[in-house]
Amino acid sequence: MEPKDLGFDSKLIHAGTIDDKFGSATVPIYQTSTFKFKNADHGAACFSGDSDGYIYTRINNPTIDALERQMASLENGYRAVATSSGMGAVNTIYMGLLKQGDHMISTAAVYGPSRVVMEKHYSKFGIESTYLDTTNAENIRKAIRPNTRMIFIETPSNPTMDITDLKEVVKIARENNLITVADNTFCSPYLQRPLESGFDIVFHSITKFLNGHADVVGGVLVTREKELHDILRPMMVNLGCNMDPHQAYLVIRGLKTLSLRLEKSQESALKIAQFLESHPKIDWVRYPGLKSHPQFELAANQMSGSGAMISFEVKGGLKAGKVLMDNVKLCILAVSLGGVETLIQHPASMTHSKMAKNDRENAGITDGLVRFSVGIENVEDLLSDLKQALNKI
Ligand code: LCS
Repeated sequence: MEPKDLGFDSKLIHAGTIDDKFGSATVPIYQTSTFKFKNADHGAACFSGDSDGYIYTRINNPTIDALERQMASLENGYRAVATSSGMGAVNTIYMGLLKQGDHMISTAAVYGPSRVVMEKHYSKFGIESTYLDTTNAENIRKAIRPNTRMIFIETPSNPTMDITDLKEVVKIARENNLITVADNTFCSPYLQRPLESGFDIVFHSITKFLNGHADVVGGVLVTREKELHDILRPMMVNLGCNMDPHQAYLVIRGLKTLSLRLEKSQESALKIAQFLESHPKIDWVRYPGLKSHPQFELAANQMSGSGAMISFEVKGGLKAGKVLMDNVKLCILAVSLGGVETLIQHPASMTHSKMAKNDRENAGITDGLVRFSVGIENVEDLLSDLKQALNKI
């Protein structure tokens, strides 16, 4: 059976295998920096593209290839490019597709560094950007300028959990001949596949749900068409933000249980979100699976589950939030997300601290917002942990 004919869970197990001469059932780690050519003509043919032989691990490597084939298959795209980190994917996209004088429109509450690198560094090269609330498509329409080239969205957004309508963005982009990019880190292709809605590029911090075990930093981007792949692949190679074979092996291993992990985490996340929403010490909760979420219906339509990320604020703001974070015993106080262990963190002083305070506030990242990434522990234990920590406030 071809990978494209397989169901999602089968693709997780079989879409990235390698037929090696020993019949290895799992993908072997080709831990080598370089590959032996059969002769000089073969070496030249590998470089010219007349042979698909391997050359050098920054350019290509069988273990990394296996992961890329699997990711392209899971996102239903043309091909994937694995990167050293999620930010490696972000920079490959910015550097590969924007030039001096171009303008980009993006979600205000994107992952902090995706915005900071654009506003602080790409601006030096004459690239303009507008960050706005992309949950309202009219805002995007109004921000389009003659030099706009790209719409770069994150949905759900980190950490505000805002949901942007993928199909609406594609419609606007097609009317205006713009490239569309979606950060799909919070969902993974298990819950949402933006390329199927017509997006041109989807990317991930692989560090999160895809790897799932908090032991790898990595990224990946997948394009819908060959044309963009042919620009982005050499850009990644020239930037030197390639993945490493051992890193790729760990991600392939982690991916096998993506559906199982996410099912368990999101089942617990709903219970935790409901518990928090009804707790007298909690001010507000933002979780796409709660009816109180402003885009509850949109989330239910475009995502096949509500995911494992929750944002909330304790009554008493940051001061009270700190007491909670300092008193959890099972949940780990740490940045990152999407692993099997439950993590809690404070975006305004941690992941989004490099954003200007004003930009943070406009993006809805309040000083009291606490972000929670639900793992696969027993939900009763997580609830007891939260209860005892909330009692300390
Ligand atoms: N996109 C999103 C939505 C992210 O959450 C992150 C990392 C990135 C891109 C960048 O990926 P990286 O280079 O770290 O692999 N998010 C983090 C977070 O929320 N806490 O620590 C890292």
